[in-house]
Amino acid sequence: MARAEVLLVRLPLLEPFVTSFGPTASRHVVLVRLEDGDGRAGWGEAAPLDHPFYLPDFVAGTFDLVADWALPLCLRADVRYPRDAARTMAAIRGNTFGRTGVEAAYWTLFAEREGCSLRALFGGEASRIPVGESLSIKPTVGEVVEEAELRLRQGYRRIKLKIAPGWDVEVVREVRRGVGDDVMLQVDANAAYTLSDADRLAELDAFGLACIEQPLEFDDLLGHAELQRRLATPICLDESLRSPALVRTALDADACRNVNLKPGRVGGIAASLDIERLCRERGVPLWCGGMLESGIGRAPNIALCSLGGFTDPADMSPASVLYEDDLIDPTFDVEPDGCIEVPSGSGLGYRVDEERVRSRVVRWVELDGDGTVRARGEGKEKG
Ligand code: OSB
Ligand code: MG
Repeated sequence: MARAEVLLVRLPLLEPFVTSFGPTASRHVVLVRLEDGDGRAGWGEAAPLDHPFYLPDFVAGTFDLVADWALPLCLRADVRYPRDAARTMAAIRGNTFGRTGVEAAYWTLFAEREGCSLRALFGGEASRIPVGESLSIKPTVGEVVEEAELRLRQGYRRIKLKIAPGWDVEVVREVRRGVGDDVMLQVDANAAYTLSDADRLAELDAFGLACIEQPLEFDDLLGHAELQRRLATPICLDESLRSPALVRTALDADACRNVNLKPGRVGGIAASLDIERLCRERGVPLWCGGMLESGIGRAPNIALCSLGGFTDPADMSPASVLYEDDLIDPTFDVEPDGCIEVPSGSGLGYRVDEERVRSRVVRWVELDGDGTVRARGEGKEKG
């Protein structure tokens, strides 16, 4: 590698994204840019949230993890192949989002050098992937019903409602009444309940939901298994599934019957490919979740969704729904049939708007090919 950069970049949200853990009003991501000796670039994005209320990972810590540990490990090992990046970083405990951002940069650079798409590299086939929307908690139930109806008119294939104690049965009842029985509907509690709420959660069985996502604490697999015995609706796990081993354990324990896969949460892209195979072999419904990524972060996720094991619509709202603008230009959109096109171009598959990226840089580190720090700084001067 000739050189590498780590950039902490601001992404201005159009409005706060509200879940049971509170509003996410400020959004930053960590970008990794690798450059080889021929001047070709590979981009990756680490997308934990700014705060530690979804999982322990958060943006400022992830910036340091990537700049001080994950990237230097790979550069010092002179990694050539993306899977070797994953193997090298396996020495790092947790910190899955940071490791994934680095791994993604290796995958996109490798694809760029080979002149092939991420889809081809991952062995995917679909040229278009179905998407749903994940709807924020809003001031009134009426506003949620309205937005669900808007997205369905725009073609989205599935609606996911954020729920929390006090914002659950009523909002689900009203949305189901508004959209009708044929729409694929599911809910996401982001770990807001306890086993003592089992009767309340069982009331949701009446609404034909595709799944109830992460009702209990992020580290409580056995609690979810106990709850699943008391619900007809399949439990889907998000926060709890932080490695391929945990996915296998959760399925063996019947702690979930549906899997939300976020590459950044499960430890990377190689880990995602392993989980896709496992779910396909076991016939478990699988879909790609989202972390409000920019287009740079969504790109590998879209390519992954082209694999046959991804059976259900992805959480993949386009930048036009979430942000003032995207870090790729042109960005992608959801087409009238509720699908996003999987790019067939080489590397990332999208053009990174470097000028926009650099105008949003809050903090940066530049590394030599051998992992030594060349320079670091704050603010927009990087560029
Ligand atoms: O729980 O799936 C979640 C966003 C941030 C953190 C957690 C979650 C979400 C979403 C967003 O639901 C979906 C998207 O990225 O479009
Ligand atoms: Mg979730």
